[in-house]
Amino acid sequence: MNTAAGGAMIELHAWPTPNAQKVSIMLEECGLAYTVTAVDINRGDQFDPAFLALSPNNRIPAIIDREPADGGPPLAVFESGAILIYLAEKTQRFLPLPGEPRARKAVLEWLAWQVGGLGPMAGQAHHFRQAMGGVEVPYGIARYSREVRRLYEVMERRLGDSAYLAGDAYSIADIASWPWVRPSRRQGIDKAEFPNVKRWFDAVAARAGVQAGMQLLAEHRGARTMTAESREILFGLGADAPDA
Ligand SMILES: N[C@@H](CCC(=O)N[C@@H](CS)C(=O)NCC(=O)O)C(=O)O
Repeated sequence: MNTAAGGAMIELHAWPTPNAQKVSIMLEECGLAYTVTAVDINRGDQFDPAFLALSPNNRIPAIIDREPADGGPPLAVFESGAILIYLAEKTQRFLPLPGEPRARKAVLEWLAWQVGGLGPMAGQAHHFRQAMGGVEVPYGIARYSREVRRLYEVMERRLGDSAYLAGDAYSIADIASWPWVRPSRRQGIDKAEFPNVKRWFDAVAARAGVQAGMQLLAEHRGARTMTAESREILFGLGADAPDA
């Protein structure tokens, strides 16, 4: 539960993007008390030395656990996949323990599939399909749209065999993938083309934890803050951007 009060166990440093929504959904699903610190990536907050101390790759999300299991000082974790595993192990939710190697490896496989495949490919599809800064690259659009479509076909086959990505149980693999399937239109995908994906998507969307997690920094969501300056910060387009 997102709380404004001090004393929350987890500090989430984020901006309302799919990679951060994975973590806010997980925190809500686990019922952990957390605060949110906005890191405005359009403004360059991710390069602030205080944030880099948490996340050396200058990307959101990052968390600080004020009550780590070893009783030691606060612990920072970066990379959304690592954060999901960390929180799953802390709470013993949504990731089977090592004593269940078959169920656990399935969750880790589909989590790695999301972190190394669906996330980056969908991110590139968003980038090229939006013609960022007026730069239109037809090969980039075709390449990443095709790759995203292939990944949806993989998901469609998988979800034809099982209720959730890693099997019968909802897991961090679903939590990681759902926020990236939500904006499918930006990837050139109509979910109606993938009935098993659609069934899974709707089932996950109905969860209270998912709905609460999607409130992450809602006041900043969809704000069209992309400017020539933020394109330079995020993409290094600089003077090459046609409308910069
Ligand atoms: N592999 C990272 C990717 C995180 C990522 O790409 N975050 C983006 C927002 S979705 C970001 O912080 N961008 C800032 C920048 O590119 O400077 C993860 O899964 O946590």
